[in-house]
Amino acid sequence: MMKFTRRALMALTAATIALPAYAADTITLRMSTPASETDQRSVALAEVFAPAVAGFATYEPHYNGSLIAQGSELEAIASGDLEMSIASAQELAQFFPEFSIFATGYVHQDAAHQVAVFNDPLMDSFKQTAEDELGVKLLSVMYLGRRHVNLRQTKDELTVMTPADLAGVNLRMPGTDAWQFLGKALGANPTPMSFTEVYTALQTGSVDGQDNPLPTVVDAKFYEVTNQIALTSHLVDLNYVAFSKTVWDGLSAEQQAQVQAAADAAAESGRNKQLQKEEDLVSFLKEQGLAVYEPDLKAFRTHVQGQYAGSELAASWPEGALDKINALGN
Ligand code: KDO
Repeated sequence: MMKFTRRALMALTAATIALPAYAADTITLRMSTPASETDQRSVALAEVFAPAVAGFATYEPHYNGSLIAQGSELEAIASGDLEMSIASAQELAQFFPEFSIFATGYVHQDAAHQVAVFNDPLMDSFKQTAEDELGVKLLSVMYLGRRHVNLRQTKDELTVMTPADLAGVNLRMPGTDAWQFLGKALGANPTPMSFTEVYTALQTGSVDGQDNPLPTVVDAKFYEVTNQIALTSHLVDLNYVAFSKTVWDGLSAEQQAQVQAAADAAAESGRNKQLQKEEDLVSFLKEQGLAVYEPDLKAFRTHVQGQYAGSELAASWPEGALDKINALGN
């Protein structure tokens, strides 16, 4: 995916910003995601968000990247071709590199930490930048889960205890700089690929593995075409409920409050279900014949953090932000 300069962004959003506000009863909220319909974030938006705004808006979800390809959703919102997405910090970092701090390995500690960070004043400037320069409001934080390394190799063929064990392993990571950096920081050879292509790539062996939380491994059936999961927990991953600022500005204050409450309720519901699934799925995956085991987490954490320290990505983080994030954790 291309990177955008801030000037190009202003031109992209100028057209949408100039549009008149929508009449409230005509609102259709198209949401595009690479995730499936059964992914817990999708379920939460359909079951919790949609009914809560049904009085004035029709929620229209598009799954499996069928409307907008993974990684192009924010641009689509900016240009008025989409109203909502489940956006990642990595995607936002394509526009605003400072968002890479939320995509950095071993920074967020757990789901509660993500919520504390999202609601802390330290997030204000990040949210404001996305709104002002991209026309995207970040309404709430959704929990995707702890990402782990999931490989085709059996544990007998390759046991992953430290980053050195991943040398030469072609690990599919989503196609943005922040993701690729994380793949390298893990010690692997990252291969960019969109989510919807991963199952086939694992099946045919064009990649050795992928990284995702356990609920995604099960929902996308990656367990059918892989043999092991090393529980690296290298990223406690999040998404934001991203919403068109143009549409938001056309809503009444009461409707805005309803949209905000609906997004928060959906995020909360999805988070609880995803956390439960993460707990339950280890035994399911073992029953499917996968080896699921914990590597040397200290070795991974030390190596990954060492790769970020002094990096170009870290140079884009606002001064003191990492300390503030850490202070909100345990
Ligand atoms: C993925 O492509 O591996 C990823 O997990 C990245 C996330 O940011 C998120 O977009 C997710 O895919 C999709 O929603 C599919 O679950």
